[in-house]
Formats: sequence, structure tokens, C-alpha cells
Amino acid sequence: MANLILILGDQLTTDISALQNGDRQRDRVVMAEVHDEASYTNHHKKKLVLLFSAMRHFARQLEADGWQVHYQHYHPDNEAQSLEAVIAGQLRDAGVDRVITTECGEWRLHEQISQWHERLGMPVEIRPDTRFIASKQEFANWAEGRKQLRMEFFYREMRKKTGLLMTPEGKPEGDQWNFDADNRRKWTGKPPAPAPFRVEPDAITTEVIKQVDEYFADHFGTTEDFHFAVTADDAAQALDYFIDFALPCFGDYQDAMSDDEDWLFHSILSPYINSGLLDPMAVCEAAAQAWYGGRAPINAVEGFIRQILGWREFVRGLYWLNMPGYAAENRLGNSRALPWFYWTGDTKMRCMHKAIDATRRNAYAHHIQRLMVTGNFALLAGIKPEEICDWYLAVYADAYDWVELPNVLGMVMHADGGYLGSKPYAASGKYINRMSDHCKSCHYKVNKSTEGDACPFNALYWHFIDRHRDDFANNPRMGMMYRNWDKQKPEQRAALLKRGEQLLINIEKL
Ligand code: FAD
Ligand code: DLZ
Repeated sequence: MANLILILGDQLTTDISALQNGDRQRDRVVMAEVHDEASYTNHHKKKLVLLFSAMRHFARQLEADGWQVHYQHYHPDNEAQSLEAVIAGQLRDAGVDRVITTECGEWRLHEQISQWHERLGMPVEIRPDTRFIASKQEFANWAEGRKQLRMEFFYREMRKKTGLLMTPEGKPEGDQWNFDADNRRKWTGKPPAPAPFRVEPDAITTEVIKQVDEYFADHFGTTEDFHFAVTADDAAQALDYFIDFALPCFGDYQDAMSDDEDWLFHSILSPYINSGLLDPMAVCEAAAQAWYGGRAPINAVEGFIRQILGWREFVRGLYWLNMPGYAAENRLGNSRALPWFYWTGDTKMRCMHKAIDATRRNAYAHHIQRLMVTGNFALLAGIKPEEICDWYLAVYADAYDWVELPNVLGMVMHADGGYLGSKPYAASGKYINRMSDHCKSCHYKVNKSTEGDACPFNALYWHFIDRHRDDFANNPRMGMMYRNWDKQKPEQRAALLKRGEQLLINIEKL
């Protein structure tokens, strides 16, 4: 019996379940760069280079390990434009009895693959994705009976399950589960932030860059200065680099933003973890070892591990528990189109310009830019969830529906009615000024609210609070905002609302 083993572009590890117990002589591994996957959103050019180059390197590694690999390189005129067509083409060869794959990360493709056994007339074995620390069922069991899901409680379960940062007595190391309160420092240039880890493009990557520039010229972003790792070995070096040079300050400056620094003390590991080049558990263990070895403080290490063991696992569980309905949620009734400057960065709002421009150059922006700048603006302005979700899915090298959607629709847009987060992360310009140095170089004045040159985030914040009174007034975590709003003089409230209206009418010109 011979199997076709399909490996997807975000399953690039020899530990992937589809490869287990395979017969290298008889079975055939199939990997394919296809139009449908490369074009279901306006993927950033660097994301395409990363995926195609990493896929090509991985296929070579499999061949070197003795696997027979059928690999389709991208060409716009390829006969097979979808993964199904590639598999169907391979099935025409006699002798294949079964298709094996690991469950894919996105509902869109999952729906297609789960119909293949009928469409292709061939048994299709879909194996669980064991790269995650919690299985879908484990998450569903935890979530059962809970009206709202809170990451913190799930995270503690994961700490207990894995033993990460746990004492032999079963207590959290440092006597606290969470050191977030220590992780809110503004960064003023010292200590200097490390340059991002770089891998210079080899011949394969250089060829892919040429092809992406030619075939995907109209996609967002640039291939210039591509320096992501594209192999597991190089991604492991990126992890070591992070642990040595950035992790010690990761906690302190986790929420900071800078006008001059794109990356600060973030790990820049999500593109590798999500595509399979790095194993999430191994990443957490490396961070924990840095703390046990006295090379990084607990607030940094716990904060970092929480992002992976907590948030990453949590959003994945939530996605699979609630799809496909989750994608259609719009509980705040938003109807505004995404402003065009999200694609160009052409806005006088300095923080927005900086975050979008970094996104365009790097296919990366760090969490607080995604959450409190581009996300916060979309929330305050009432952008349609599907449009802002599609933007986030397109522009980041780490973006896949399973992780992007809950972060954007739930965490940022509060479009799920508070299922993921207990309150919206709405903030005025004051927050951005507290955590960054953007405002001092901004066209708009952060200390003004109603004037023509006032920071748009200020009036938009109050406009949001006012127009969503019915949604939030009874939320205990929002009571203070409503008391502050109600305390303001009626003339001031009217002026803020008028300014908010004007900003929304002129949104494309901000
Ligand atoms: P670090 O700050 O160094 O964090 C370490 C790791 O923790 C990351 O590599 C990532 O694996 C994990 N992580 C941190 N926060 C989250 C989170 N909220 N959800 C899931 N994992 C997390 N992350 C993605 O991987 N893909 C996305 O498409 C994505 N879209 C996002 C959209 C919005 C609006 C927001 C607010 C967050 C999004 N995130 C997404 C989460 C987070 O912003 C990125 O994981 C992080 O910025 C990646 O950079 P890093 O590797 O330097 O992360
Ligand atoms: C993201 C992506 C892209 C851009 N291209 C391909 C591709 O050509 N072939 C492939 O197998 N996978 C690709 N991927 C990753 C898939 O879209 C991903 O596996 C699904 O979205 C499920 O997470």
C-alpha cells in the first residue's frame, strides 16, 4: 500500500504527524506552491518568499533524508492551481491507495480537504496537528460550560500540564502566575535594542525573490532586504539570538513603541513557529532554561512563555471551537470601510504611519503596534471586522486565519461581544504617548482634543465610548470610562462628538 503524504506550507517539520510511520521507499511526499494558497488574500511579498523558500528547503531536506518528493514550483500557468488539483494529478499515477495529511490550520482549507475523500474517490487520513500543546478536544473540554473564556485561567492549566515555570511542589515559579504589572516600561533608547537576527538570502531564496517580484508584483509590501530564516537550523539560531540578546529586556519593554526601532526586544519568532520551523514547546523550554540559568529575569521569561503557552494556544482553541460562525461576528455593528492608508501608510498620524510603514517593509509589526495602534484605530473608527481581518491576514509574515482571526475579531474589534476579552482595548492618544515617542514628531497634538490639529485618537475614543454606551455601560471594567465621560461639561462632550464625527467623515484624509 502506497500513500501520498501532503505537507502544507505551514507544516515544515519532520515531526509533522503526516510523516510518522511513513515508508520512504514506497510513499510519496507531495508539496506544492499553488495559486489558490498564494492568492486567497493579498499576502505580503515577504510572506510569500518566506513560505516558498522554506518549502523548497524543506523538500530538499526530505529528499536528503531518503523521501521521494513531488514538488510543484509556482508558475502562474501551472495546470494545477489548487492543492486538490495537485493531489488529483498525483492520483492518476497507479499504485496510490491513500492520502495522508495533518489537519490544516485554516477553516477555509479544512472544509475543502475534508471533502477530498468524496471528490477524489480515495481514502484521506487527516491526522491531528501535534505541534500544539493543547489538542482541540482538550480546549473544548476546558471551555465547556464557560460563558466567557479567559486566557489567564487556561494558561494556568497549560503551566500545570507542561510543568513550565512550575516548582516541584506544583507552585508557579516566583510565587506568581503572571508578572504583567512589571512589563509596562516606556523605552527611551537605553538599553539599546538588538538588531534583528538576519540570514542573507541563498541561491534558493534569491530565485524565489525574483519569482515573487515577477508574479506577485501587485501584492502588498516589498521583498527588499529579505532576511528571515528559511530553514529549521537557521530558525533555531534566531531563537538562540533572541534568548541571548533580547529576552532579558522582553518583559520590561513588551508594551513599548519607538519611532526609530521596528523590533525592540521582541523575538520575531512567530513566522517560524507558525510555519513549523520552530517547535513552540521547545521555544518555551529554551526561555525557561534562560531563567533557571540566571540569564533572564522572571518577568521577561514568564511574560514570553505566557504569549506562546497562553495566548497562542488559547486563540487556536477558541478558533476551532467557534468556526465557521466566529468569522461572521460583528456585535458592535460596524459598517465603515477600511481606510486606504492602511495599504499605503500615507497618513499624518505618526504612530499609524510608523506601524504601517514597518509592516510594509518588514511583514512584521510587534504586538503593541498591532493591538494599540492599527487595531485601536480600527476599533475606535468602527471598521467592518471582515475588512480589518483581511488586512491583518494579508500583511504579516506570521498571519494564518486561526491566529489572526481571534486576535483581530475578538481581541481588537470586540466583535464577538466579549467572548475572548473582558473589555475592548480602546485607548486615546494619551496611551500611545505614554508608551512611545511618536507623538512628539506627529502632525497632530496629543494634548489637544477638539481642535483641528488635535490627535484623532482623542475625540475618536470618546465618540466610541459614547456611541457604544448600550454595549459597555454595564461592563464593570468600563464603568470608570463612563463616569469620566459623564463628568465632562456638556459643551465639551458636544465638541468632542462633533470632532469625532468630522474625523470619521474625513477619515481618508487623516
Ligand atoms: P513576541 O512578542 O516575541 O511574542 C512571542 C511569541 O508569542 C510570538 O512569536 C507568538 O508566537 C506568541 N504570541 C504573542 N502574542 C500572541 C497572541 N496574541 N496570539 C497568538 N500568539 C501570540 N500572531 C501571529 O502569530 N499571527 C497573526 O496573524 C497575528 N495577528 C495578530 C493581530 C492582532 C490585531 C494582534 C493584536 C496580534 C496578532 N498576533 C498574531 C499576535 C502577536 O502580535 C504576534 O504573535 C507577535 O507580534 C509576533 O511577533 P514576535 O514573534 O516578535 O512576538
Ligand atoms: C500561506 C501559504 C501560501 C502563501 N502558499 C502556500 C502554498 O503555495 N502551498 C501550501 O501548501 N501552503 C501555502 N501556504 C500555507 C497554507 O495556506 C496553509 O497551510 C493553510 O492556510 C492552513 O493553515
